[in-house]
Amino acid sequence: MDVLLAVQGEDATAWRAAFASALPEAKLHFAETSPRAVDYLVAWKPAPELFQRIEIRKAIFNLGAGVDALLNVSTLPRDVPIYRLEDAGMAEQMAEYVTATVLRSYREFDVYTMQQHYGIWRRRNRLAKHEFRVGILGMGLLGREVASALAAFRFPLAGWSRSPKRVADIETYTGDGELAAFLTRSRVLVCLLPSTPATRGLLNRATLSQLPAGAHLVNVSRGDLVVDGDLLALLDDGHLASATLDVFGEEPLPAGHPFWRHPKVALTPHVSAMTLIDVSATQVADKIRLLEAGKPVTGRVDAARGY
Ligand code: NDP
Ligand code: OXD
Repeated sequence: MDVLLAVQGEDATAWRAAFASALPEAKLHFAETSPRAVDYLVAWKPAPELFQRIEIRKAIFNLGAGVDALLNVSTLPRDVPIYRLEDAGMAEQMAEYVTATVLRSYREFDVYTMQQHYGIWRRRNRLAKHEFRVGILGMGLLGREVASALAAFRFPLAGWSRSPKRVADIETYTGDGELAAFLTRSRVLVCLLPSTPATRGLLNRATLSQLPAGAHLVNVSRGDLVVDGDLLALLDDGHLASATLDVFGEEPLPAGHPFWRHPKVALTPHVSAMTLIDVSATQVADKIRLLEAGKPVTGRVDAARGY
């Protein structure tokens, strides 16, 4: 079986070693030396010209949970099945990041850091926990793991998704018709939605204004879900208390972007959940073996839906 591995950057060597070890039965190729046709492509953000040069016979594996970049490649063959990474060690990392952020906001660590800076000894009244309601946009693999981590602290939780869900101890909201009710109750809004034609620009002035005054936004999925100017306006006029952002419309975030220095923005460089090379290579290798054996495989992307 011929497998083309297309990854660039500093981790390319580690990916090659991981696949050589996880899938020893495959003939592994790299973009520079690939034959004109391969059975499988395993890739992260492949160059568009790759699809003009090389035919993919059986399936494409995306080395990430989000497939927005891949689906936006104009030369992508539309008749080849695409599979994404499912969790692969990212859900636990996402749960750590979001839990730390929610606790930082709830326990007002930023305010106490400021007080320390000015030498102020002042105890602040804490909001009752039942008023600190957390809403999670996206109840997929990552959203559900985040919800179960936050449940341990007994924050009132709600989740929003496209299809109806039943999850113990979580209020669930479905589709555009229930978005307003979900936003109105959410003191913290955690975004774990994929970037699709239906979600891009979803977090704008109209939707973010429906959060209660003093709400916090945590965006850990994709930057293009947020309209930056609208978010900045709502932080500046005091409606939103803070934004914790791990993802941006343009990455790296350009020097001089107002998020860099905004006092109510905490940002990280797309690290909330990193792709773990060995775990991911093992997951993809296992799926390739299932496909070769004619067995069902999970994680297939619905290109029309966009995730
Ligand atoms: P899933 O596909 O498992 O979950 C997506 C969730 O979003 C589902 O609950 C889905 O609803 C919901 N959804 C999608 N479109 C809509 C819509 N239009 N309206 C309402 N709900 C919608 O994805 P994952 O949980 O694995 O990952 C989520 C995203 O996180 C990825 O797409 C990626 O962009 C991002 N990510 C970011 C990382 C980082 O480091 N910052 C790392 C990994 C992922 P339904 O359940 O009904 O299908
Ligand atoms: C992903 C990511 O989608 O790393 O996996 O953002």
